[in-house]
Amino acid sequence: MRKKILIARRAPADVIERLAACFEVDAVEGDGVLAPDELRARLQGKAGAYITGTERITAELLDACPALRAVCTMSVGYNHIDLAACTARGVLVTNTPDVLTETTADLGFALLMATARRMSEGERLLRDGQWKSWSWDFLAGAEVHGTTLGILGMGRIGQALARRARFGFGMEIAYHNRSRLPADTERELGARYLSKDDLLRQADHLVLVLPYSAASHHCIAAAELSLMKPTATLVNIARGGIVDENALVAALRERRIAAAGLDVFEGEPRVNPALLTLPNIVLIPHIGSATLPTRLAMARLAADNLVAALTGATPPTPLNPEVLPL
Ligand code: 8YV
Repeated sequence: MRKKILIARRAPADVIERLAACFEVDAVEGDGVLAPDELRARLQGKAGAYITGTERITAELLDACPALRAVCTMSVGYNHIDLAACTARGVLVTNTPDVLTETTADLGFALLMATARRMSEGERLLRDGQWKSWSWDFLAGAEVHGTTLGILGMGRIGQALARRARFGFGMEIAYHNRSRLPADTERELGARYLSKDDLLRQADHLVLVLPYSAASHHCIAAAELSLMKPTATLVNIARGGIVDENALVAALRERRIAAAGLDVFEGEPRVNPALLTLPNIVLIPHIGSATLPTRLAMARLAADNLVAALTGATPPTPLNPEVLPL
């Protein structure tokens, strides 16, 4: 009998075909998100789940879906999955690293540029018919080239950002991470390791690229923002919950930092209404990995993982390989 799987979000046609060639597929259609009770109901009897960053996999859900053996997310982040609970129950979890690194770093740099150079503010003004004349300080923003880029979280995406900044923009690179990079990588990137507080103090532009967890929840809050330069910009391409949005609103309103660019939000797709009232912020709807080639690569990698996991092969990018073989 063919194993049953759930494709929990609309997926590319070739991915559905590939999975349907191997499994009995229940595929969610349309762009809706399954509510937790719908997800639980649709997962009954399913051996595998193809999910995205929006479906939460909790211990309770796993207990309610005992047939589930593999959860394959089309995202590099996996804070929506209780990995320990999966491992304890022998459920394999896979994610999609590497294939989105460069694309997400591109977006991070674009957001940094847009934020520092006040591009959204300029476009709003132009569209509103408010571009009347020139003045010497009209929409004068912050310099990017030659300044210091602070990177909080120096994994694959952080390093890809560092390369763009150093080799493309002649920036100084400073970073803070759970663990220090090997000395030759630091040398190649020209990256200086700093304590988190020193990074906050020294960065002209600070980009957040660290994984979200209980430990990183609100790790940028009022105290951290107060260490930053009043001319600094803050860019978040990681997860919304890393930043205390109310503290950020206050800091931006009082110009304790110059500007912020956010691709991710704590309650997304709901956006804290106070953020919408600020001029000095660029807001984009979680599009870090959103190019067609990259999204296809992510979707195909998630499918490769699921096929391998449920057919006894070795999945390409497992997060808890210790549960193998299933
Ligand atoms: C995903 C992301 O598009 O990979 C991640 O962790 O944040 C994005 O690239 C999003 O999570 C949907 O799966």
